[in-house]
Amino acid sequence: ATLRIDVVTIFPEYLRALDLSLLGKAQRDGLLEVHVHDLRDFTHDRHRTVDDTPYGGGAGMVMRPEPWGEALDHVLGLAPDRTPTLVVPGPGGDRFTQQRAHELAGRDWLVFACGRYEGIDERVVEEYSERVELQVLSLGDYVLNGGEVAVLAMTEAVGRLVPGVVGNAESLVEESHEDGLLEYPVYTKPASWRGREVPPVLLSGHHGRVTEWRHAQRIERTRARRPDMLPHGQADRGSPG
Ligand code: 6GU
Repeated sequence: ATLRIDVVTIFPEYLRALDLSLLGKAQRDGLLEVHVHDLRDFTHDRHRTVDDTPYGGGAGMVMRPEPWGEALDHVLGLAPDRTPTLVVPGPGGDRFTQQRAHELAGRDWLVFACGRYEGIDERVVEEYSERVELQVLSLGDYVLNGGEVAVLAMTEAVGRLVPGVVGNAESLVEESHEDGLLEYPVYTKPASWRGREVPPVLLSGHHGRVTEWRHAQRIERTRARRPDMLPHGQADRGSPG
């Protein structure tokens, strides 16, 4: 149940963050395998060109299909015993959610193709969607300069769901977005800080009351911050009827 991740990018150094902390340990423990490839290694001109002007005109530059074709043909041949899922991060994709993270954590091989500039020539997506499972995925409704930061986010969200990566498996289920409610607020020592007290119920020793209080906090917090996550009609408790 190990997960292999390959990333094709013109900024390999961005992905060094995957060697740190929890995912770095997961790699050293053999639970996760990360391979980063420089798209420019699949060019053949002196300037290692990966982009060109858009047909039809318009702002910015588009990534040329030939380096992507060579890079993806190479990478997709690296693990014949695995089944690739090709992920193309982009603001126009399906939303990357916790559900999608679970789905991807169940695969054995993720290949990320990081676009920059105004995007990758559309024929690359056409070509590879006919050859492997391909998902275009977006983090949310805002614009990043390229897919690298999105790959860091997606890889962390997926990698921590691989069995063994997070030590205490309980901490995986008691989380925001796992069961449709945001998490309850947490406190530690000291019991009084700058005149602010820890809610007394947490010091009461009544486990049942603590559980009840935390559940109420989760509902109230979700109602206040993320009413869109609640079943329709429960979002505005204040209205008449
Ligand atoms: Cl996945 N890529 C880019 N370039 N921008 C984004 C994004 C992805 N998700 C939100 N904005």
